[in-house]
Amino acid sequence: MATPATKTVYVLNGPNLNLLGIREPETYGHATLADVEKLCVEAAARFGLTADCRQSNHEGTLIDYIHEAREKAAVGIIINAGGYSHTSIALHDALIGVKIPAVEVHISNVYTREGFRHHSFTAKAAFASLCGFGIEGYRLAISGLAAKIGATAIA
Ligand code: CA2
Repeated sequence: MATPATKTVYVLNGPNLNLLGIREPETYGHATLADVEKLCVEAAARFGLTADCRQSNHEGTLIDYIHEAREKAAVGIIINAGGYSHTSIALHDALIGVKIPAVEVHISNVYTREGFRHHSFTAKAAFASLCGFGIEGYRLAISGLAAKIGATAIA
């Protein structure tokens, strides 16, 4: 009998998140993007899911990844669009357009920071948002996504 294809979750990180752990540790902590991606791969595997992790500093590339998620029949998207969260109608439209359940993550608590971080276009296209948990937010987001799509933890 053929082995069923693994279900894939796209984990998308936006501009400047490649600098995690290198700059501003007081706001974003000491973990690197590689640490975040490892955490996501492990968190997804717990539910029998595969995390496909991408980072880009370019809005159009992030949109291409969202479209790719649809082409690859991804079961979910975890997105930290960084500063584009607060500005990008195009990312909002891409997320709405692909009709894939999405969770928005912010490492920092955006609501205790500058007012321009209090609005998010990507949040409006996501079924849930998390902020302020540091990089643990990604694990929580994957767990919440798994519950949403009915993926259960492997014993
Ligand atoms: O808290 C988050 O995850 C943010 O999405 C991070 C964005 C910020 O624009 C959002 O308002 C909140 C910024 C990412 C920049 O990441 C850096 C990491 C280390 C050093 C410099 C920037």
